[in-house]
Amino acid sequence: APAAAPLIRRKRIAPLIYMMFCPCGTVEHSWVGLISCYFFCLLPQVENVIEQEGFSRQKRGYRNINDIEVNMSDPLFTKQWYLINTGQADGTPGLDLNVAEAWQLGYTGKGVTIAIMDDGIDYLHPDLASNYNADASYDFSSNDPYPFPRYTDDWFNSHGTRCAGEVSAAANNNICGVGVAYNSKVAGIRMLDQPFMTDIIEASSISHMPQVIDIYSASWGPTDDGKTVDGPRELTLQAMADGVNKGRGGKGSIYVWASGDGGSYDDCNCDGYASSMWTISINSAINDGRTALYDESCSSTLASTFSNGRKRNPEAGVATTDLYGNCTLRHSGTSAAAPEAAGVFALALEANPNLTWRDMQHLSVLTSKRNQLHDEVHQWRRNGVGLEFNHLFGYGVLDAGGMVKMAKDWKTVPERFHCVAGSIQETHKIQSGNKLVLAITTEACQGKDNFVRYLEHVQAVVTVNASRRGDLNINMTSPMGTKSILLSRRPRDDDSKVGFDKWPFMTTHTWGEDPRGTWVLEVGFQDEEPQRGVLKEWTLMLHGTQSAPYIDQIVRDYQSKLAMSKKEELEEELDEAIDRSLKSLMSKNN
Ligand SMILES: [Ca+2]
Ligand SMILES: [Ca+2]
Ligand SMILES: [Ca+2]
Repeated sequence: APAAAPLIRRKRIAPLIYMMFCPCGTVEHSWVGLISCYFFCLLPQVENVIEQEGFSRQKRGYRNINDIEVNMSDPLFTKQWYLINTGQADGTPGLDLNVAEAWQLGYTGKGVTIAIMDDGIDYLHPDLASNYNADASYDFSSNDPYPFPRYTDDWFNSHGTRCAGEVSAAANNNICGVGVAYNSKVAGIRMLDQPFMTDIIEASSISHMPQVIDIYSASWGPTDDGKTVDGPRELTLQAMADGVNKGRGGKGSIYVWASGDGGSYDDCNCDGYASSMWTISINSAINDGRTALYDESCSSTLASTFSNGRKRNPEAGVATTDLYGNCTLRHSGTSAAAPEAAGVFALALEANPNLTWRDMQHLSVLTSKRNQLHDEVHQWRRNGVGLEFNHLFGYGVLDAGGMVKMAKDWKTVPERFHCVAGSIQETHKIQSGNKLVLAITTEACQGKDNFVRYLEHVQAVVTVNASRRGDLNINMTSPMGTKSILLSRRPRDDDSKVGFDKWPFMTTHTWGEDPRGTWVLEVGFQDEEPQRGVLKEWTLMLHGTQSAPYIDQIVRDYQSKLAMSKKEELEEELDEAIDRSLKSLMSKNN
């Protein structure tokens, strides 16, 4: 096996050609240098000085919890800590979706339709009926236009109704609580309530009325038993691809996915729906910022919302609508987290209906907040372009206020390109205590039409077999030094035959990075008994843009991730432009 090549950190050009000329002398070539030269040398000299008086200014965007004034007549509104957290149910004040700011700016989901793909919706519920979009609804479990939940004594089929209330429950009507996007329309797609799932039911649901439905929310996937590796089949994959390419008049259907409830025994990168590039996979935090016991971690999760509290506080659950006109305080799981995200995305779509499915992911990366989220297992880290991420929470908790403000001015990101950066297809042995290290050095298709310079998603397509699949660990490190955990130990997975067959592990953690350089894959065992395995393929696929996605965006908050990323892009573009002109000068002189 080739040893790991040294990591190349590709940032700035060499210091020798790093100075530039300015009328007052040579200054360091950088964005700061250029601005200093402009202000101190090129602008007219100072002629007189006036003393100025001080006055007060308030920082915008800073939200004092005591200043929030949202009055709703709905009896459960004050229990909905995930909307406005004032410390109810032993929670941490301020740890919420910041919907109040979006509402105060006038965004409530008007004109946006969200489909709940689940076990049906009680569309006669008085808190849902006025926002129910019957024309966009369908029942694929029993093939009729009425996705009403099937009755059982234990109210087992209450899931979809609870999810629908989180998104679209009406406001100020004295009933239950308030949806995140309380003026949005909700459609019911009943598709979970039949003895077996089929590819055609999934595909039909995901592609139902893609010109009417804007956002699809799914809180389901392969069994969370910690030993399943499964994903969308042929028709569903095609339906998803069609959705992002053709849905919403070509801007793309928005698929929101719950990252899974398998807890530390499972890894959501083994769930092909959650780990798909076309879905926005959402994890959950509890009301004091910690991880929920059922949270699964993986590198494909983009962001988080909220589920219940860990304490046995009966009011710490997610308050929402329930079957047969009832309300509940007890909705929970990452199932509860995905619809909250769908609601936030509906607010963003009202602010800017031109957002594409990729714009929504960029906005999620840029506006999600670390806030007070705390993962005891995985540290928060910064990637190669300074974006802070966590292996369980993704880029943090969604911030509805931040998202609508950025969405309003947002310019659609540049065209997306796909580059196969390299592929290793020889057979390599893996043994306990002796991990396999492989390297791919790539120019990211530079010089070709499909050059990828600014990363969005990265996929590592891997074929590997092991004497115990659950003991396998796979990590991948980018040229800028960001390590993604592609697969962690799953103690219940004792497969020794199937392994992973061309499985596309996905990471969002290298978002915005320059992919040129050396990528390193490490495959090993975290085991109790010695294991062995064989890796047969690692293919590295890069997805992203050629031109800088943030360079033309309007910055209103100079402390924001957008401001930081745009500054970085400007510096890099300047470096590269000067590099190019120096090279052409030198070639002319030779
Ligand atoms: Ca029906
Ligand atoms: Ca209500
Ligand atoms: Ca799972």
